[in-house]
Amino acid sequence: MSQRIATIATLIICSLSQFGYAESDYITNAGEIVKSADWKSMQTITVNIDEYSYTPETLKLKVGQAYKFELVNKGEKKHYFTAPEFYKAIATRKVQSNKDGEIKAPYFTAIELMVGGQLDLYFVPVKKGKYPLYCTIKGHRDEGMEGTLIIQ
Ligand SMILES: [Cu+2]
Repeated sequence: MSQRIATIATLIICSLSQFGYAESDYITNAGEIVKSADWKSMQTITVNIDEYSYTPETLKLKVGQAYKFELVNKGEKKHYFTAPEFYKAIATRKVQSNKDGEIKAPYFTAIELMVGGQLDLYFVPVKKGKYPLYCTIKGHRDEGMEGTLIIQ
């Protein structure tokens, strides 16, 4: 009897740990999507970041289109471009700093921008949906530092 309980407990623990494993939430074939996208027809969108806003506040994007977001901190404080659900819905090519270099990663969760900083995010939208964008620095979101990223 106790062995049976132990087996059931093991099964529960195994399935819980599978739920906790979030890797599969991300676009797993991002590399292929990025490679096959038409980067010659890439659209560039500048997002100005300030106290306490993103301009434009709402961005509409198309599945399969290649984009570059120029994330520019025009403010006097550092800010975040945090959008965990959005980053899971896109195939990321890279994040580039024109002065310093570029980072190639399968996905990001948040991008921090120093005062006067600019980072360029190259990506292809994959999953349709409406995703929240916000700044995670204490108090900034309460001041209205939010936006919406729409993939259609
Ligand atoms: Cu902020």
